[in-house]
Amino acid sequence: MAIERTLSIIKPDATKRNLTGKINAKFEEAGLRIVAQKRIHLSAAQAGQFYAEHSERPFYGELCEFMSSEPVVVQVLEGEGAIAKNREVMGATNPANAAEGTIRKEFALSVGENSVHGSDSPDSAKREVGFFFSGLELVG
Ligand code: DAT
Ligand code: MG
Repeated sequence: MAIERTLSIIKPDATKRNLTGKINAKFEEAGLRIVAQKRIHLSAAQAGQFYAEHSERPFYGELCEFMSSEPVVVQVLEGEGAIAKNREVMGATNPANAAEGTIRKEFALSVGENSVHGSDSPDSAKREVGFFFSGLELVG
């Protein structure tokens, strides 16, 4: 499997509870390298643009409000099969369905406040990394 890069977000429920270090440890233990990282506070409009694919879903308004409620940590994770590996480390969207040891099992509060985002395909990883990071911020 090839070395990939994927976009990760540590969401407001987790930054608020000071869980950034514990979540980053999970990535590193799984062999994912944090190659770029910054803390930002999204506007609701920026969150809406990022999550545009969900604009027709009933939870879209709530999602944009939540993602802009507190700062987030956006990061690029790199490693062998990083896109799928990160999805594994994150666990299922609904923490009630997440496997033992996953980030969402250990830290998520609900299906909405579920601590982390991760790109779900090579195309979304490319778009999402480009949404938050410029070429200058990504070390070769
Ligand atoms: P994931 O974040 O696992 O890729 P997704 O892309 O289907 O999940 O949804 C994006 C986010 O939207 C998800 O992390 C939390 C929120 N969300 C999804 N389904 C929801 C629901 N049924 N109720 C409330 N929020 C939901
Ligand atoms: Mg998704």
